[in-house]
Amino acid sequence: LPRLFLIVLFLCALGAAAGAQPVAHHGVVEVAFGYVRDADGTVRSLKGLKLPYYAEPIQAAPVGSTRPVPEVWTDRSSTTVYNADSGTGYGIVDGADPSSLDDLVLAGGVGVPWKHLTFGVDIGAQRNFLIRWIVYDTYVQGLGPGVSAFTQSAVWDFGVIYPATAPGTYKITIDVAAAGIAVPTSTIYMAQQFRAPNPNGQGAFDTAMKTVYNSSGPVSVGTSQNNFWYDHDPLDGIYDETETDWFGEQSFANHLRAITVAGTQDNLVPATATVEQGLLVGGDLIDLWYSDNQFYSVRNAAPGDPVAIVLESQSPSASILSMTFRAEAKSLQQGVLKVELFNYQTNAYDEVATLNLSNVKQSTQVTITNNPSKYVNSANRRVRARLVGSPPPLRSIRTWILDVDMAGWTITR
Ligand SMILES: [Ca+2]
Ligand SMILES: [Ca+2]
Ligand SMILES: [Ca+2]
Repeated sequence: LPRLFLIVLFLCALGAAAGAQPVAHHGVVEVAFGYVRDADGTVRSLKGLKLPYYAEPIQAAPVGSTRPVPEVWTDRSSTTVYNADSGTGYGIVDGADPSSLDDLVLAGGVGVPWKHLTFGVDIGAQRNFLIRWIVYDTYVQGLGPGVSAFTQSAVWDFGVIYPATAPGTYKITIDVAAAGIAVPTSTIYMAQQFRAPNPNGQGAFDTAMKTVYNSSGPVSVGTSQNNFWYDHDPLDGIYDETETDWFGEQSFANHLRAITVAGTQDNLVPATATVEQGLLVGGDLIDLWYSDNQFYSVRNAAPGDPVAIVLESQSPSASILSMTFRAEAKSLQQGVLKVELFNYQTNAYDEVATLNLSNVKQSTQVTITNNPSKYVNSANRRVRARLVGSPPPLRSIRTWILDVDMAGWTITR
């Protein structure tokens, strides 16, 4: 067997040096291309889905973030079915590694939609790149060099474009619930590729990006053999049986990866926020994910005018048992906040809650149990809410600002 050299990334807290430092960050990645083959054989496109993510530096101690990990990543009802993340002692190949594949045996979760996908990337250049994942369910021995050792028809294959990020080593968790991706068998073969951000997923391999390995400890949930497929002979996105490799007996040849599957309850953060009336004067989308007194602030366009913010996300299922919507907001000059959910059966918003605003943050939470699926688009599973804030009617307030701390959905199914 060939044997690759490994660079182990030691956990170290270095002092600040010149240049951009890796920092924890959050955002939304859009699926550039791809499909999933559902259990009934239907092939479904994933293109255009917006998936929230959370990234933290892992070579140095996490720096630059004072925010807690949001609830969407600590969903207690989700179940870990694979965990190759020792929390320290990660490694990268001493050489290019924009394309490799690992075998994973999941501890359950067959047929259950994935919730969180955690992986590692060593970013060597600050530029956009595409991350492509291809899952196969069958390994075929004896096909020899130049021929894929895995069935040609992938279970799923999709890619997201990751934004330019300060060079460093990161552990990234993406909330993939909206994609509704599941696997048909507990043994899967998962390729991870880093490419130029062509929206068809066929861009050149980006050798500045490398996969991170959980090289110092065993897989703690599920299993993986002590090898992987290193796509180098040639580097072509085809993993043939001669490309299997390892780091020797003292290291674990497994991608850094964790997978959870959805439980019966999911928290959904807004993937988009659009100011329909008024002007955005502070904060951004991510501020709406956290109850942390960092606000998404919208000012009215003219005295007396209301403001309106439209939020969208995507439910993992079109058929749900309940929908809860929660919002936390304040306004220095008081006023009223109306929460509206878009009813896809009547094609109109339904007002579901009102909140009297004050200069101290207030919260409102409403749970819909009577036909909650009417608030989910049956075709694409989108959910939409509108927050309408109005200044007090009997006072002449020229400028009125609505400050929203968080807003989001919880669904059960
Ligand atoms: Ca190859
Ligand atoms: Ca392995
Ligand atoms: Ca906030």
